[in-house]
Amino acid sequence: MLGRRGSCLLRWALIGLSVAVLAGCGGGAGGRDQGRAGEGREITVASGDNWFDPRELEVRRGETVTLVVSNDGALVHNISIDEFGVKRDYRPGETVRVTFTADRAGEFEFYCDEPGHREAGMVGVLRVR
Ligand SMILES: [Cu+2]
Repeated sequence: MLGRRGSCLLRWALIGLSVAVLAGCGGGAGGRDQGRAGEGREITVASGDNWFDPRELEVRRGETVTLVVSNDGALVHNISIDEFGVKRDYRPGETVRVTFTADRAGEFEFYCDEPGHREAGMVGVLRVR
């Protein structure tokens, strides 16, 4: 009786230990720092109904860029840059991070793809020098 309980406790202890090890690997500070470094330069963009601020962004060709986009409006918005595969919806009060590599030079539009928002002013230009 006591022996059975003892081995049961040992088994739970082992399961707890392996969970702790797995959690340690997945959420380790080293892994997070690496992820952050891979996001390159951060550019903060505010938005609302229906605007982006700033409306002009400039980066260097080859640069990895993370746009940190907040929504100060009451509507769902979106940030899209067709040429770099960026397309992300975000809710009121939400801040999203979108990362891409600006691998070609030129001027590209960033815009909100919610119906009518681009036409209403949710559009800007990304310059890649
Ligand atoms: Cu919008």
